[in-house]
Order: sequence, then structure tokens, then C-alpha cells
Amino acid sequence: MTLDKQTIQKLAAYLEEAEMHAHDVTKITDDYPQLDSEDAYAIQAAIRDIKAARGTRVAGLKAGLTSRAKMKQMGVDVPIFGLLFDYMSVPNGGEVKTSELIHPKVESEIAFVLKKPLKGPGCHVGTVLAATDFVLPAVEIIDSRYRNFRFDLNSVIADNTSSSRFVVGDVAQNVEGLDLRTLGIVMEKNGEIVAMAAGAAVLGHPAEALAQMANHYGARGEEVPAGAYIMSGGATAAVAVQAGDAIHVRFQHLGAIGFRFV
Ligand code: OOG
Ligand code: MG
Repeated sequence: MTLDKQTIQKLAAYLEEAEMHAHDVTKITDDYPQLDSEDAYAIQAAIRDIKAARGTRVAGLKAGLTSRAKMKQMGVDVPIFGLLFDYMSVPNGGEVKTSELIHPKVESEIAFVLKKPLKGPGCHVGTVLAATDFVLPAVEIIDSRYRNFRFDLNSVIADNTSSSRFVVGDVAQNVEGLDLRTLGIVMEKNGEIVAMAAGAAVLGHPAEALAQMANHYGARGEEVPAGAYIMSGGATAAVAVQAGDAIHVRFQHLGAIGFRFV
């Protein structure tokens, strides 16, 4: 920790303001190069508290930068963890308003809902699968608040890992009998295939993202609660979108997700 409480608050307000007014800002490490990951997660938590004071609730948790494709695209090679809020949920078949966003991108993910809490340290793929109630297909719409979508690890953690919107599919499946490593994902934009992946693109197994999340929370004396909706991170690279674009993603065994940007 290198920042005092007041600076954490100031940077949280700076990023919250950028999100709410859909305007980009310079990355916070330009002004605070010494900022460490503890500071960054503290800023993320302060953003949560600002939103909570307005009545906004946490709707889920997410892991990010969990696939080689995403790590390479963003030049960062450590998984990160963020929050999803109630207003970010868009129904399958629905519309996303680009006027509320800065420079959105879409990525395909596998989401989990737990029946038992996960308590790190020591969680692994087996722990996660035993605690999983069901999995769902998901698409995340990320929207960095930073100019030109460029950032470093601590800046993006503070910016709530670029969380912006998410769409959950309708098909829930038990993990028994489902091999999440070979589960295929085909993402189309305006009828053209723009990205493809198998579940193993995410840390070898999407459940590994939740194991690392639980170990991260565990190191802070917190657990990942039962019932939580959790996204395991983009299996594909993220694809830039604009108003008028239609996204359609087919997930093997898990149905499809479709929505439009207006
Ligand atoms: C950070 C968020 C990454 C994912 O699934 O990898 C993320 C970013 O790329 O802006 O959500
Ligand atoms: Mg994501």
C-alpha cells in the first residue's frame, strides 16, 4: 500500500465519474507510478462503496486476463479480479446503448454459479467443480475508462477491470458430464466469425480462474460466496464494436447469446 485513504477516494471518484459520463481519462499510474496492486484493489473497493451509497448492488464477480489471447492483446500477464453491478446486466436478445459507453469490446466467457462458498488458499479445479451448481454461457462487454483502451496491470485493476455490461445465456448445465476444456465457442459479429476458442484457452480449464479468484480472496480473509454469479474471463480476444453491430455467440452444449449495439 503506497496511497493514503484520501488519494484512494479521489482516484475512485475520478474513475467513477469517467464511467458515469462515458468519457475517457488518463491512466492513474501516469500520476501515481508507485501505486501497487493493494492500492489498485482498494480503489476498486472504493468505487463499489460509491455505487453502493447510490443503491447500486454487486451482481457478480469476474476474473479477467485469464486467457493467453487476452493477456497478449492487453500486454498484461497476470489474472485480475473485478465486480459486476446490477445495472450492467443486459438480457439475452437485448440491446446495449453505445451512448453510455466509451469504446466497448465484446468477449465470450463461461460463467459459474456456486452451491458452496470457495475458501482459499488451496483451491484448485477439483475444489471449484465440487462447489459448482451450474455453468452458463456469457458475453462480457468491457469498456476501459482509459484513453485508447491502454493501461497497465494496476490501472486496470483500479478501473474495476474494465467491467461495463454483461449478457447471460439461458442454458444452465451441470458440470458433471461436461468437459469445459473442449467446450467450443464461436463468436460472430454481423454474421461473420470474428473469434473462436475452446474452454481450455482460460488457464487450461475455466474452473482454474475461479480457483485463483478464491485464493486471491482467501489471502484477504474473504471467501467467494455460494450463489454468486462468476465470469471466468474471455476465452477469445476482445472484439471492438459500435452502434449497429449485432453479436451472436454459439457455445457447444450451452446454447447461444445474441444482442445488438444501438
Ligand atoms: C480487462 C478486463 C479483462 C477478461 O475477460 O479478460 C476481462 C481488459 O481487457 O480491459 O474482462
Ligand atoms: Mg471479461
